[in-house]
Amino acid sequence: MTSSGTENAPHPLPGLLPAPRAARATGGILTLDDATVLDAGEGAGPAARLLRAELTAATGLPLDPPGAEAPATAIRLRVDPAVGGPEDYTLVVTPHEAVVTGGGSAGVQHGGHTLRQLLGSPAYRRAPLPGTRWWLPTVEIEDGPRFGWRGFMLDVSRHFMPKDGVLRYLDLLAAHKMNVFHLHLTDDQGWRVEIRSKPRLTEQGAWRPRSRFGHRDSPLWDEQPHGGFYTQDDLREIVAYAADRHITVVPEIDIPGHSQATIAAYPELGVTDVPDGTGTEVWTDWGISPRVLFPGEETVRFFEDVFSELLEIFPGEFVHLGGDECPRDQWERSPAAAARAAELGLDGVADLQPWFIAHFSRWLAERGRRLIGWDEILESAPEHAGGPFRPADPDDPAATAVAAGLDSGAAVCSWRGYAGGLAAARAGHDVVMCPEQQVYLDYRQAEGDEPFPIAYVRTLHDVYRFEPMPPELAGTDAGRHVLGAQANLWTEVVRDRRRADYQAFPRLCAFAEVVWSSLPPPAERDTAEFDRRMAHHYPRLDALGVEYRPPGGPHP
Ligand code: TNX
Repeated sequence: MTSSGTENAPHPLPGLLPAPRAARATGGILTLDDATVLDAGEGAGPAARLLRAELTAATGLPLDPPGAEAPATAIRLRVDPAVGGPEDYTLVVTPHEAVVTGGGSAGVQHGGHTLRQLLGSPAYRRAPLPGTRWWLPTVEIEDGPRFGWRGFMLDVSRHFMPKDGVLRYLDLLAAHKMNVFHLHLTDDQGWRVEIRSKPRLTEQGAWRPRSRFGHRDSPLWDEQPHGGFYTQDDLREIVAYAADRHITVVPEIDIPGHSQATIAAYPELGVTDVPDGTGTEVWTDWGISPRVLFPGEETVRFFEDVFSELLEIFPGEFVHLGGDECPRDQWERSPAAAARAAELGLDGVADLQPWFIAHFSRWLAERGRRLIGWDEILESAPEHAGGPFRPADPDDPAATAVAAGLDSGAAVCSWRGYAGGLAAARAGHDVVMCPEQQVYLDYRQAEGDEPFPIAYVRTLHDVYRFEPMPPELAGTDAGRHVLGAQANLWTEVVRDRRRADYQAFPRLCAFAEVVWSSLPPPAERDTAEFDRRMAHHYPRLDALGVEYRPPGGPHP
């Protein structure tokens, strides 16, 4: 086969994605061959190791470290803080060498990914196509991220993704210069993390006997058991693999709602004094189970034990406690819940959720970590001045001071639009923007025959027009609390890796650019220019084996 040689024809600046801050093609070519060396300077070793592994697999070139003689051609990786922040980099390619200089090791990695894009789509394969020639256009690139939190959330509860699939996603995130992986580990439909002191969480909580998602004729409705979980060693491997790629893993244990899998395994943690017709199994439906944790001392101790094990596995600053969509009906009917609220000095059972979240925000803070939760956690201030935050009134200045029950270091994932994020930032909490209307990747991406056409249509271009910074906060002190954004892939309708790819890609490519590149305001974003770069990017995804939604629509 010789076609690959022409496939990899040089191009002055082939569709870099995400778009760099500044890039200039200087008209020449650097040819790589068996004699090309890969030279890693001080601090660039880890990034060099990965880049060498990826490039040697794809190209078949040895890319050896330099020997005694001056090489004819070289790829050189350097760390130099003078370049800027740790994620910034420059890439200068001349006919003799390609030099990536990162402000830190992360910047070297990002520059390495840009270099790989310049090599053409065959550089994304795992084995060399015979006859491929390897060259880089000569360029001068200067680049760095707009936001420090460029995240992707994967829900592994509704449908489990085996470890290999997760590691593959980490590679895909790194290739798109993303740096946070939020792992939604528990929900009503399954508990997915081994906790050694609570074995039933995975023995029972990781398995549901059947799926009754949607309607009877749906492929998501079956009588098959569904489940799986990660051992602690699996998660340590995931964390290490991510860290190698400068990605932080944020684990999420969703409490006190979305907890039927926990209650199926440990019924005593639920509300036990009111009848409920939902059975004792891990939740087999989609949507939210009405079952909720009873926030008594036993439950609090139980989760302190769970989080103690979790902190040993996940070294990152943030631990996600969920806190979303907490059903209160069981509490409202439960004399024990009313008694518990009274014992805690709360106004009523509605304040049990804020109390519970606030407790864990402080528990984490005492251990040097920070809680992050869905925007419902802003209600967590009953015992402090001002009363609980009411998201219906985010512009009321009085509302901004009332998140005080939360530790001040707690951060918020703003998913119900922008309002929660706005209020949180004004109250001094850090914010990650993930408004469902914009960046929920489970939502369908076109009208018509999408495989599982849920929620609103969010096209590739809609995601490209997503703006993480609310205009009200741009340029303000409060705006500095907007750490960035993340795209969330919930998996009620995503039963396997193929479907995950279909929902996530290509929209994640647009998202990656939105959080990395300094784009103009949404109305001025050039979707045609983005599409032209995507035309270069699809072949990279093809080479990587990503089963994205084709631009023309789903396969028959
Ligand atoms: C809302 S976003 C949820 C999830 C669902 C998702 C479906 C959030 C905090 N809660 O539990 O999976 O909608 O799109």
